[in-house]
Amino acid sequence: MRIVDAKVMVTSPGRNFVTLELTTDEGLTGLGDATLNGRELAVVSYLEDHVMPLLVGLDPHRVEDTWQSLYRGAYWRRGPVTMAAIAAVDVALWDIKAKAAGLPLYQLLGGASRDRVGTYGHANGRDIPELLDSVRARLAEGYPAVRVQSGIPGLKAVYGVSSTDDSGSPVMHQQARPLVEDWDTDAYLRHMPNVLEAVRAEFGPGLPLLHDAHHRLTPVQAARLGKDLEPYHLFWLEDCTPAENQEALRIVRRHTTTPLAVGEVFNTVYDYQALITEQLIDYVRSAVTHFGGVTPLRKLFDFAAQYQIRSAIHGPQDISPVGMAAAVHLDLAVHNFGIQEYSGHTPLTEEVFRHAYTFEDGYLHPGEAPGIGVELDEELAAAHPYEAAYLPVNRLHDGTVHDW
Ligand code: CS2
Ligand code: MG
Repeated sequence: MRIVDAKVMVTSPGRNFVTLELTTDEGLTGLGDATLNGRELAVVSYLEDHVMPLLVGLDPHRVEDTWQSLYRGAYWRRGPVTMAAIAAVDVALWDIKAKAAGLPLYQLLGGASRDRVGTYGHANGRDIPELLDSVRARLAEGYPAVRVQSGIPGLKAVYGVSSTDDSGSPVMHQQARPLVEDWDTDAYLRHMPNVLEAVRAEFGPGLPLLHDAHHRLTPVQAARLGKDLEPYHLFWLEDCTPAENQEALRIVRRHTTTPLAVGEVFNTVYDYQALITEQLIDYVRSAVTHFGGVTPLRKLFDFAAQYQIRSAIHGPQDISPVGMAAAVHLDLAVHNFGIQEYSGHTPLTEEVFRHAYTFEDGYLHPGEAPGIGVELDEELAAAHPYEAAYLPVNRLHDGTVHDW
């Protein structure tokens, strides 16, 4: 079998998605997600100008060799753009391989290790009463775990608290420049224990609760928050500090038993190395789409499993249904599965990307369709072209740029 065509499609059914399609001489096609939120066109160029011309004529069954060739052959390794492009190729090849075998992808990854894939949903509120209503809504949908994000008194907008929808996913600003949001760490650190106290008082000690600090704290501030939240027994505190500084997690770990989740912005195993070998974290968060595909992410999970660290694939709305489908196949197969983030997608997105995975009562299943189980409606996709959109930028009250 040989790859005879490669094309990349950008569609914006409410937000931008980048999809790679590979076609073989036997008529099989494979899809891969190359969406990098706010930098989509950089990945399109990396694919169109530097990767796709190399794919035509290759044997699509050589998934590992193609991955290694794209990673090592570029000389300039790692980084979000490169690894999103490689991820799209990798998933498209796995899609083709599984279709050729007539099997759903998870069967090629060792088969099912569980009956279904547990998820967590996003609950958010501009104030505590609104947040409690949002938690109720997620519980009514059957979510077995809930991430809680709250507005902070005195701040106009905060990550994860959208004024337009209840998904909790970041509101993309369809405009030529990012929206500027304001931030006050002290106000946040004072307020979050009150938030968790109120949620625990309303929903009891048993509901798995997660919180995303979204890279905003210094190590000692993260250590303080982890300690302050210990009475509420979080399922995890996510991205408590920018994790490029691996030393930071050593400091946080020394001060708190609150479980830590890190890695949605990581794109190779080297970003995690010390965090895993020194057991500084409890969950690895990388998405198939941002980590170079199924091939490396499976290896990461096996590495993490040696240190009793579990998977928690990143699954916001800016991961397309193609990336989500690949994630759910991995989730079903790996032994050290932890949890899958899932907020669903807009109805129009679900029309553009018809998928075999199902979401019922808080649990996902990849389905039994051969491959990853996604079909792209190209005509509908073309009817919703790319629109420039950027994530917000954060500034402190004195105007200093801060992590968003
Ligand atoms: C967030 C993401 O879901 C999460 O954990 O950190 O929503 C993140 O803000 C977006 O994916 C950025 O594009
Ligand atoms: Mg996050």
